[in-house]
Amino acid sequence: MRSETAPAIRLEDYNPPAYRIDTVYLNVELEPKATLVTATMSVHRQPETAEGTPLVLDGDELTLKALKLNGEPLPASAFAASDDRLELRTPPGEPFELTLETEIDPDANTKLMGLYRSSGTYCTQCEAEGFRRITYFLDRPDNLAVYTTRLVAPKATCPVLLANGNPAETGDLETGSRHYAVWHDPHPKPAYLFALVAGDLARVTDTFTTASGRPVTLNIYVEHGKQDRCGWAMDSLKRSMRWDEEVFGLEYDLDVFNIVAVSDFNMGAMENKGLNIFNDKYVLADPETATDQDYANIEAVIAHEYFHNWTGNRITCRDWFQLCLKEGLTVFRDQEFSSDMRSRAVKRISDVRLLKSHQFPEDAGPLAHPVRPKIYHEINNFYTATVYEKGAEVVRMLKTLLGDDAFRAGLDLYFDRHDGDATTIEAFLACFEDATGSDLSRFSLWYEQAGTPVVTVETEYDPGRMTFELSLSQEIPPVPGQKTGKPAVIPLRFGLLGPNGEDLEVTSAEGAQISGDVLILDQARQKVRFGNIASRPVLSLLRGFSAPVRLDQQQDPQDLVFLAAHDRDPFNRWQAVQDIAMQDLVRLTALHGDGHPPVCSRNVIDVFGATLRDMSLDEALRALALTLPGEADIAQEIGKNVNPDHIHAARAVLRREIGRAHVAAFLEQATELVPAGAYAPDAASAGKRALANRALHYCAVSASGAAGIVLERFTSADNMTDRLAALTLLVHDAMPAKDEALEQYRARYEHNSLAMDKWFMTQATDPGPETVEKVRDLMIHPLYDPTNPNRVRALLQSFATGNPTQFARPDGAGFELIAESALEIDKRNPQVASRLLTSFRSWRALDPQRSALAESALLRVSSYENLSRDSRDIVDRSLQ
Ligand code: B3K
Ligand code: ZN
Repeated sequence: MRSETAPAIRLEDYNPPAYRIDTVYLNVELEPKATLVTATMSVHRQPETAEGTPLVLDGDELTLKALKLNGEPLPASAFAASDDRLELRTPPGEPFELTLETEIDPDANTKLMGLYRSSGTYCTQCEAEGFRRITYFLDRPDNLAVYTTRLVAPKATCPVLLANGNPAETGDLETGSRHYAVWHDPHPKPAYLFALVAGDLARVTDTFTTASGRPVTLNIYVEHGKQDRCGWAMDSLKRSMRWDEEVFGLEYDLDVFNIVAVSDFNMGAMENKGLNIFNDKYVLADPETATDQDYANIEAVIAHEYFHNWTGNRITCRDWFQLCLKEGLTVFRDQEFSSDMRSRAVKRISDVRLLKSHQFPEDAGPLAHPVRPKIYHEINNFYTATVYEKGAEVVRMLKTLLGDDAFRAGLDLYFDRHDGDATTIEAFLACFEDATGSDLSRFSLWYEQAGTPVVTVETEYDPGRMTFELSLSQEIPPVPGQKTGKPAVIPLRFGLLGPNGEDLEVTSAEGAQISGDVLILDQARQKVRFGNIASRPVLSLLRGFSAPVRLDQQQDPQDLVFLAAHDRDPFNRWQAVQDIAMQDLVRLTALHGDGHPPVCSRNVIDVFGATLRDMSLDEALRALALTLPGEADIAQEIGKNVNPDHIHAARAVLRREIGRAHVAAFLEQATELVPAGAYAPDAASAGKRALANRALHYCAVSASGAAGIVLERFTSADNMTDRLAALTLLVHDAMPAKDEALEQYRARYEHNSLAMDKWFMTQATDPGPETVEKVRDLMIHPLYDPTNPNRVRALLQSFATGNPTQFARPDGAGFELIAESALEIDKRNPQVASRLLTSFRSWRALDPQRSALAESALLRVSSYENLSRDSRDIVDRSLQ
């Protein structure tokens, strides 16, 4: 017997609520196992609702202790309460006050949704549907209410009491051992933005004065002893606040902004109004324990959550189908922030790499869905790369199509018109239409259609007529359950390079709308002809990755080499190097499959050498360009009948040959490129470390004495970036000092759980032949904690997503490990389990033996009768 699939929720069925809750007064008496919540709410009937219509509130695992209407207890016949629903049979026609008492058990809350405890600290997570685990409510984003929260707890264990909004009152209770704090949030908000925190926490404090002169107190709360790792997060917060004022004219709107870092959290962070709650991974950093990537992530996530204050909180979503309204836009905003703080080109390349490695496979597999889904069974499964990253790309395309000023005018109108609303994608797009007079009806298809469009390009130069013609076509590959895709509006930024590598000036073009350097492809097929072109140009298309599409262009290898050397668009220079490497990796993988000796092409080796020596590119860009496409990227490119072992072997050969060909230059970069002075996390220093470590990666398999150099780097590093890079080489390249280094690392960091996550992750991603067994051993290691989401992700998620050869091992042991673990985790924490199960999403692309094994692992999970709604949804869709 299998559990039932949850009912489908459809966008087309949206109806506004029949009643509205306008204000909420929550009194929360905190006890680890029996917290008493008294919610007093003012409710009114909507004018269009017939009098006598029942009021139905959402609940989840709740027990109702008492219910009053306008202060009077109601007879049992007047309502019906179950763990997931409360119905008031005939509510009054006039506005009324409803008081509900519920008792909840934070300690038993292993789902980490609603109110729970993490290392003794009470905290909440209410997005998407966690508030209904605290009290019965209209737990939907279109009910906006003003909240006042009173928290009561023992002073000794909970000296800190926090909720949304501004502090209103504090005091002691008569007995003296308990105290209370009242918080009032004047901004109406949906229930998913509610938060409270109570515990014994240390505080790091600072101030910020907004552009209009409002003083704001900034606090970061962490476990005692971790205060000295909050400096970077605080600095990032202040820069985010200033940036949003300067770039978008958006100011903060409360007297305090609180951030709390907790160690058990299902995702990265949460933008609760005035009280952001963070996974401590995105707050804590110092050079000894955090890598450059960690610093960059903290900066981005702090900014992202802060930016939600306008895009998400002040203007929220009407329903969960509109999730991309807040997420896509806020990701776009945090990407822009990071680009301004760091190198724009490096940021763009990193973002596109993420999009291609996470979103493209999602869009090409059974879990594909439009940026704005039309149907869901479990909303928590839609916090996806498609909603977030592709959603951000759609906003970026809007900017490209409209131009910077018109885009800003549209956004200004959006903030002006919709402040205080729970709204939709249609309303968002209407602001750009109204501000600019453009018609975005075709463009809106980007929100409706799943699947990554493939843009095919052929070029022809006619020397007689001096014309250069592009034959372009677009097509969305079949997506299950979706009718043939309609042509999208695709902005293609481009350049035509003349013989000296400079861009030619385009003086005549026909066949497409072209504005500046952007060509609009909006038909299924289109021919674009450029005139007055004196010699055959080299086409640089999709500069800056101006649209989330796959480009199918059989580009001549020599043209790619030319672009790699000359393109003035840094993104496409990087892309050209990647394309050259990818062509060879696909060829080498096929040779492995056929048992032929793999011989790398000279082209790749030369281009990598030229890139390494190209001083016109900064170090971070060179480090990125010298990174071979990942094994999962190669698998995607191959597309079907994938054998991860052949891919791994091909990539290893190419790495070794590139290393050997340029060993002296790599050695020089690896050993001499050390930023001067003490560690600093800025982009330039991080770029130097990235290049040095990339060079070391090639030396490790090519230079004599490399093992000694790597070990020396590991032992003498004065920062985590270098230490972890060296440890990864020692482990993944099975160097003799591997075990000794792992042991040293453990001894050094065993009391720092974020640093130990890296220890687990490094071993889980080891491509060696016995990693499945190693992971099983690590699962019984005293430091492994299956209840901590970060630890589970470090060991199991990184194994499943970052170790393709072992996950898809031909004996099925990798699939089995993940299926079995997901089932175990599902009993406690469905969100972590279902996320782990998404790692099967590309199973159909594997070779027949492997895909059969993956399918039977999924079927085993599916046959489990008590599977959560979250995991059931992922498994059902994966098997579709
Ligand atoms: N809005 C939250 C994510 C909530 C996930 C709920 N399952 C974090 C963010 O996107 O900023
Ligand atoms: Zn977000």
